[in-house]
Amino acid sequence: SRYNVAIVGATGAVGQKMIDMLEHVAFPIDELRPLASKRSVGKMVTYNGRNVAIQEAKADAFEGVDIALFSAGGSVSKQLAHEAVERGAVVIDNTSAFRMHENVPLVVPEVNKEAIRDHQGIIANPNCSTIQMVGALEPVRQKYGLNRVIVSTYQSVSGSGLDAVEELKDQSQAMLDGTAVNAEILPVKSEPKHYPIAFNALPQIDTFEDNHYTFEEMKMINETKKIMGAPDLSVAATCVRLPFFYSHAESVYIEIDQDDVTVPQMQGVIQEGEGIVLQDDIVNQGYPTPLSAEGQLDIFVGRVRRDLDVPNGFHLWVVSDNLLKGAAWNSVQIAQALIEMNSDA
Ligand code: A2P
Ligand code: 11C
Repeated sequence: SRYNVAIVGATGAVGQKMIDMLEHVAFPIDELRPLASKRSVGKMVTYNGRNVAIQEAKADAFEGVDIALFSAGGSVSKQLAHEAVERGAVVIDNTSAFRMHENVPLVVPEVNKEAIRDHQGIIANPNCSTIQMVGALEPVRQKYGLNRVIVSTYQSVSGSGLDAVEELKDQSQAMLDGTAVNAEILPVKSEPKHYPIAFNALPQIDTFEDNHYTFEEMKMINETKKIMGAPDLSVAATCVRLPFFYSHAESVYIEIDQDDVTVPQMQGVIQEGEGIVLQDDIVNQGYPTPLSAEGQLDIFVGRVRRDLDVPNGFHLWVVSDNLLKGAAWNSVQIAQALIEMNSDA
C-alpha cells in the first residue's frame, strides 16, 4: 500500500533532508504534503523531480495524512502533533516535546526498534548527539555491558537550524574582512546574550537547567537511559558548539563490565554493529571527521583506546551527520520500520 506523508518544517535544515531521505529509500508515498509556517506558503519543494507547493501547518492540513514527520520546533509539535493523531496520522516527532513521555517510544532502530510497537500515535526521534552515541555504544553494551559514559561533544551549527548556518557564514566573512561581527542567533536565539561562533567555541547548547547542565546535556543523559532501557547507567555530558556547518563529533569515555578487553576486540565489536563504520587506522591516519561524515548515513567510530589507568575504561571518537542519522535518516528509518510492522500485523 501507499501512504500520505506530511513533513512539518519542510523548509528547514532537517525538513529538507527528510524529503531527500524519503526519495532515497523510494518510500511508498501516495501524496507528499510539505507544511511550514504561513511565511512559506507559495514556496515549492522538489520531490522526485516534481514541484510540490508548501501549505500552512495547521490542524486541518492533516486530514487524510497517514504519517507525519515533525521537525519545526517543540512548540509547533506541542500545538499540532495531537491534531495530526486525532485525524488518524502516526506522528514521528523530531523535537524534544514528547521524548521523555512515558507512553511515547523514543527510538533508534538499531537499538530499540521493537519499542515502536507500543506507540499510541506519537513516536519520538531522539536528539542528534544522543542518536550517534547510543548507536555506537549499543553493540559494546550488548557484548561487554556498560556502566558509565562521559561524553564531550563538538557540534556543528546546523543543529541550531539554517539561521545558524547563515550566521556562521556571515561572521566568518566579516572576521576575514575585518568588518563588524553581528551575533544574534547562537548560542540560543531566544536568550538575551549572543556570542560569535566564527573562530570560537561555545560551551552552551540550549538553555541552562537548575543543575547547571544545559538542556542539550540533559537530553544526552536522559534520552540515552531511556533508549537503552538502562535507568542505572551513569551518564555525564558537556556539549560544545564549534564553527563548522554539518556533522557532530564526540569524545566518548566508557566503562564496561570487563577488565580484559583489548583494542582489537573492542574495534571488532564496534565494526560489526549495525549502521556503524569503524575508521580506526592509525598507521594511515585513518579516523572520521565532520567533513568526511557529511552526507553519509552511518555512524563513524575511530580512535579506539584503552584507558591507561582504569582497566575497564575505553575512549572513542564518534562522528555522524547530525541532519541525517541524527535527524532525517533516523526518522525515515522509524517510518520504514512502522510500515513493515503494520504489514506484519
Ligand atoms: P518557515 O520556513 O516557514 O519558517 P530550521 O530548523 O532550519 O530553523 O527550520 C525550522 C522549520 O520550522 C522551518 O521549516 C520553518 O518554516 C518551520 N516553522 C517554524 N515556525 C513554524 C510555525 N509556527 N508553524 C509551522 N512551521 C514552522
Ligand atoms: C543542536 N542537538 O545541535 C541540537 C539540535 O532536541 O532535536 C537538535 C535539538 C533536538 O543544537
